[in-house]
Amino acid sequence: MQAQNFVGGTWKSGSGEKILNYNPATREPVSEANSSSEQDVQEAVVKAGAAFELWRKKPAPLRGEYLYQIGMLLKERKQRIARLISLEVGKTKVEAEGEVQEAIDMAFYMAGEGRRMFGHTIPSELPDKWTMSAREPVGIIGAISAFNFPVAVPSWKILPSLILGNTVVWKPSPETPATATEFTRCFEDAGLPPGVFNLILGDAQPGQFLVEEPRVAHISFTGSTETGKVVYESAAKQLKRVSLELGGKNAIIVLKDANLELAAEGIVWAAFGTSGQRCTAASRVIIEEGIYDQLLQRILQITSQLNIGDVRDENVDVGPLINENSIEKVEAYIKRAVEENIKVHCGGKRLEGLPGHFFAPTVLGPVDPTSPLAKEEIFGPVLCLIKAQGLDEAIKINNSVSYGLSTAVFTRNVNHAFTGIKGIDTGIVYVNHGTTGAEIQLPFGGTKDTGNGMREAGQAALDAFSEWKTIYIDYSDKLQRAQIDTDLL
Ligand code: UN1
Repeated sequence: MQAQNFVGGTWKSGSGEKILNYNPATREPVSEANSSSEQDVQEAVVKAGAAFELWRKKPAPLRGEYLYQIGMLLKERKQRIARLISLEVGKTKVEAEGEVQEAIDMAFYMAGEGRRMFGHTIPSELPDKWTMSAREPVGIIGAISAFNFPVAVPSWKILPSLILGNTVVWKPSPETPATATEFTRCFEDAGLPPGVFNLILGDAQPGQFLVEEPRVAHISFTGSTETGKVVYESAAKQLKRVSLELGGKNAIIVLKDANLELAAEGIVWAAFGTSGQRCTAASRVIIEEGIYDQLLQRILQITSQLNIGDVRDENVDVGPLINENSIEKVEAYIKRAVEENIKVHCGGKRLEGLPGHFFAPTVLGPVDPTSPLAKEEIFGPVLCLIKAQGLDEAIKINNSVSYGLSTAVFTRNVNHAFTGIKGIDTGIVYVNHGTTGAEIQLPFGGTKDTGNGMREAGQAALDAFSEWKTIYIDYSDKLQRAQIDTDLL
């Protein structure tokens, strides 16, 4: 499939070099696109800028009507879009469909915001004076997303932006141009006015043009911490607004009083679902003394039942990694584990005999919490088991990494659950469920090197993509000075 840019309501190839994209399970070509040049990006920005003047004036409930339509089209085309995700990313059918569902949910949730989008009316300290606040759009939003959630994560950026009256230029991952095309068609077919939503394809370069383009008011970026820092720095030079969703090193704490069977199932799903390529994936299990061997055995049993392979086979549970670089990164960590004399309980190697980039689900342990394996993001199917004396030490270990996205605690003791919730320093905390599976009506994001304090999804998304306007209306017909004339009555 030859994918194109969608700019100002028209499909048109980028004028940069050709990017070929392969199915990671078979290495067969699946899609191709031309990367976008600086002029291509500028053209998209100009169209988005012109569209902004009209779109921002459309009443929010009417903008919501478009979002309902986008949601309906995503629903109708769910299977078709999911198939493309499976081909380009290597996700299983259920996970790919789940991801499209997340975008459908976001479309309907944000469509509803068209008739809410609450501001505040607050009493003034002066008589005959009315004070309130209302949300205003920011302008052109530059959305840059990663390969691992080519539909759900862009929907968190694009749909809240649109309902608030912003216009969008989206640069998806170069790995997923066909999925991006099919997703964009839903916006086109919903009848959005030209220029309100624009797609530019390509590698990191057009992303950088977008970040540096002065007319783009806000950059919403999902990707590595390393690239996020470059984006932040470069946007800061223009005082540009930025929201960053970056790396993670998510942990599951399992206490002695937990339902161990449930914990083992939750761990395997959170660690090896999407082949460990979620920013929410569990890559550490911190286990309270006394249950290590029992939990390890159960994790190994469940892991041994996973089917790994081409996701066109619906019995497959774990698909490939996205490309050879990812395999090499994981292999380097396994080598490191062997050098550190950490036991490789299962996996630890790529799957031979298959044409794609497959890596066997791997369980390592015990891993010292100070080892790079326990600290750095691996972004593959590798799980490190760590021992802890009790809850307090488990929380300390959890908080000792530079990331802070998602942590889970398995316990049946309510005191332990709340102590965990309070002491854990991540943006998301689960009790008795693994670290993945965030729902769109709640804020999503993390602390420390996982981001820059912004959140996506839920009501927090409205904060990310709007400016507050504060309004004071004095109807006293005289000069009333705030902080000074307050007790004249
Ligand atoms: C991501 O990996 O970038 O919570 C997002 C989850 C998904 C979203 C993951 N709903 O696992």
